[in-house]
Amino acid sequence: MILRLKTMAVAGLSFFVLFAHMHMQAQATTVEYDLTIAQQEFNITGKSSRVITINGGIPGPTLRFTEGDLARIHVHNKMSLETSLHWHGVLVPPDMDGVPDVSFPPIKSGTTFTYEFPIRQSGTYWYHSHTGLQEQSGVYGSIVIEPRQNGPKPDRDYVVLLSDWTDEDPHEVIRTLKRGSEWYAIQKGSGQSILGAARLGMLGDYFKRELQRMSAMDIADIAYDRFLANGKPELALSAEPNETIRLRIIDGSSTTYFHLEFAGGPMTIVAADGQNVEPIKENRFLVGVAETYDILVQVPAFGAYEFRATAHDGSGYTSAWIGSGKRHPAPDVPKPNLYHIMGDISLKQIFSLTPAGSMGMPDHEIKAGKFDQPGMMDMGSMDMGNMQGMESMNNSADPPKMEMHGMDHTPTAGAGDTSHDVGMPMQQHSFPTEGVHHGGHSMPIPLHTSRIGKKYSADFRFLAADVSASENLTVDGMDPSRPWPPYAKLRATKPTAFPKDKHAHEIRLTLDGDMERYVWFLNNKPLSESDSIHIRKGEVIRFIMVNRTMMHHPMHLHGHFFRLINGQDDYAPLKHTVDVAPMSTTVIEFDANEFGDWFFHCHLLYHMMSGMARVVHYEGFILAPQLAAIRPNLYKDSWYFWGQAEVLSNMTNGFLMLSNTRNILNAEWEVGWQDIDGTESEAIFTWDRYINRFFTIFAGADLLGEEDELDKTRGVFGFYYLLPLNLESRAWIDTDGGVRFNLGKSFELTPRLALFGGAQYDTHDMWEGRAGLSYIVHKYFSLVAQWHSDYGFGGGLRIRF
Ligand SMILES: [Cu+2]
Repeated sequence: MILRLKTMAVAGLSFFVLFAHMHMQAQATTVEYDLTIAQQEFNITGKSSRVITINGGIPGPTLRFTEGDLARIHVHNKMSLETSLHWHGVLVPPDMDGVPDVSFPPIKSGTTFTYEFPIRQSGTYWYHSHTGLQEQSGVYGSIVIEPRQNGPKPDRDYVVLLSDWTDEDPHEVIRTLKRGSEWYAIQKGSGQSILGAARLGMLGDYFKRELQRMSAMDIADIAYDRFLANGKPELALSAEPNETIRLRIIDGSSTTYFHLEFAGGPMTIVAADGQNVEPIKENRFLVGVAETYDILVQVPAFGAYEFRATAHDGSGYTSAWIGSGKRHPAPDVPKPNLYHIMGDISLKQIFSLTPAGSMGMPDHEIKAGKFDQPGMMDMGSMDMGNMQGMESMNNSADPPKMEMHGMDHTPTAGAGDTSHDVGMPMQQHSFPTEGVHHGGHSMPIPLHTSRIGKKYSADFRFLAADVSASENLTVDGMDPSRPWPPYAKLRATKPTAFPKDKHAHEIRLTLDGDMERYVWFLNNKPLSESDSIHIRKGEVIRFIMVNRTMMHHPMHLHGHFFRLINGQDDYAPLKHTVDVAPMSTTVIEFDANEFGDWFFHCHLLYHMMSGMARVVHYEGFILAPQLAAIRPNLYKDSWYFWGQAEVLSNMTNGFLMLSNTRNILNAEWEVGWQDIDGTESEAIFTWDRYINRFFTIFAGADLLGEEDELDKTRGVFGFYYLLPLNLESRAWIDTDGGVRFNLGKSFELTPRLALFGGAQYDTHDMWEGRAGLSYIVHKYFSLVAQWHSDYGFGGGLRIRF
């Protein structure tokens, strides 16, 4: 009896083991997280500001999974606003992707949404809010997915989530960008001026740029208060000498690219965007917004070695000190020389009617498939060893087989050097820094100040905020000390090529923008004016992206990995986000095998919010009715309001503007009282329609007054046109048969001090003119002294609001 019971027990146990085994294979482990999103006061810079946290912190917690798990994530919205979370780079069903109005309805105030999806991959990823500007306010965190079969493990494994921080309300940030303010450039020391250019001997470049009607170039748009690693300006990670440390680097910034470097020797890149690549060694490389890299480093000896992420625009950095003891800082990255303009200019560029004709490739050449390098970047004399991502790609040839010119994998001394071993002494780890002035890092700036972006705003010295104020300057992307992403070297560990016989559907996308009005386009249209990009399941889709702007755009495709065509043929790396460098062409291709609607956009938050986005739609995919009902919300075009008033001793003038992407409601006034009998006033109300960066048309009314009386009202119709040298012109005809022509120009003598002048010819009143000097004191006001042909000399304040 006892024996039988025992046998039964054993049988029962083995049955249970068998069952459990089958059960585990059929049913994945469910890994659950609760994430609570809330608004609160939070202190990052030393003063408290209103932020958005996940589970009380910035960043949110690291979500850890193993490939094959089932993720179940409950997102509780404790805010009065809508929210969302998107799992960046994670392959999920379309309704779990977390883009409001594209994949699901936003998570309403006070509600919980549960995401559930199988984990189909491994690697380093991240998550963030896809609602409005919430990402800038702190709604982001990291994701680490272990592979099902573990390979050799490093001794230590750390997430380093990089981000950018401003205490300013992000809505005020975007309004500041929309109004075309110079203030952020002044705050971070990237202002450009005639005297600054002269100091560097680059007046030729300065006026060449003006002649081409380009605005002063900048690498980044916003002046940040801090750059953060895991939410802190400075991070300490423990490590012992000669241990192998895996750093999972995530660029979770809203707009900041970073140069990465390690004081203890080269970094070995082993994965990009979560996908393993053949290991490569880099001393310094650029990570784009929303990209991730896994790197291996070793601390060579006892001491704390700095892993430093320097903002691409040079305005600050964040550090992770690895190890403990004596500090070994990483070398400073030379500042970018923004005066350098690329390529030669032609008369055609100067007198072209559309921006496309003056920047990058003209439309007809792109249509003819004749894009890329010639005439765009003058690199004939440049050392190409480090020009990854800028290789000539002759795409007019048989498309899948791209011809690569100018590619040279020879390591050069410096950032591209692959010949050193991890653990080399740090003296060898210095960069050639042939700057415009002098090389080396001879300017010892205290660490705590050089980390902070806004250090120039309180500096009123003559050229304080000018690019030329930096002692150590090199041209971005053209010098090994300021490399671009290491794309040309990224090689997948397994072939990624598609079957050669598979039809490839090519889609051309131009990346365009207007820095002054801060509107950003794909194929010359913002999201609000766009149709979806239609693709078919089973096709290979090839995006040919032509960047016609002077900025980098990190383009992100949701729901897919794409091959980055980088010269590695069948071993092209798989990525979810790719940097499209200024004035260059980048080609990606992907297998259309994730049926659904997916967002595709620039991951610079304010570019995405200003129109640089599309929906990629699989033909035949039908939206859930509740989602179809709210989809139009995606295409809403926001309005922004700003104005300026000059209050002077002899007169007052100013304007109010209410603007969306293409429409501007404009009110202008000018009232003068000096040197005349009584008071003269004029008010102009127009509705402007923006056609392109050069050309805007308008219709409205011109109201003229004498004393308190309204003297005359005329209808006006005309246009604004930007002339070479960035001369602003306006011409109108009025309903009394009159014609008016205006010209205006501002010369930036220093970043703060401008000489401005304007002339007006009107067939009713003949000539009028004014000239003066303005000095920017603060974001919201300048000092002005000016002469007006009717009202004489005067002085006072210019107030921006
Ligand atoms: Cu962009």
